[in-house]
Amino acid sequence: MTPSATRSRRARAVAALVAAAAAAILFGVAAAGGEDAPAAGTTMVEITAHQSRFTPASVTVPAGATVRFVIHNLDPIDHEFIVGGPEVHRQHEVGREAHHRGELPGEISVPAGATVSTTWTAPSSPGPVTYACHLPEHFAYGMAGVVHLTP
Ligand SMILES: [Cu+2]
Repeated sequence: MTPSATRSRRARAVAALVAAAAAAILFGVAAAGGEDAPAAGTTMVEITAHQSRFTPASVTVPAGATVRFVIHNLDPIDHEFIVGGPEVHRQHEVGREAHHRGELPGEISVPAGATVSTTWTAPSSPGPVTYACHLPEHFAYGMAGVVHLTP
């Protein structure tokens, strides 16, 4: 291969990378726009994960509300945010689901240093609802909080 052919191939590879990066930025901006503009009627809740604890440790939302949780992980380790009733937490505490990419409402992995969000519908009837991190030992350590429902 001639030197100029090598250069040309490299230039195309670089161009492809630049295009991919631009697409990622565009997608990121679109996603960020979604964060800033929740649908009308959505209750926003911000949660911070720090030193393997959630702050606040309890939140109050209207029963039946659509709730968008925005979770900031200030720790240098990964966490996850799982919200639901006792059965949801039982499953996750014994389960081996290492990653939650947003397939299910109210279940999301929170990588170290990242901010993620998940939208979930609060139950319309009273009952215990909590959020927790079920990575090994985190729940036992106390990485959990309570969702209070108002009528
Ligand atoms: Cu955790």
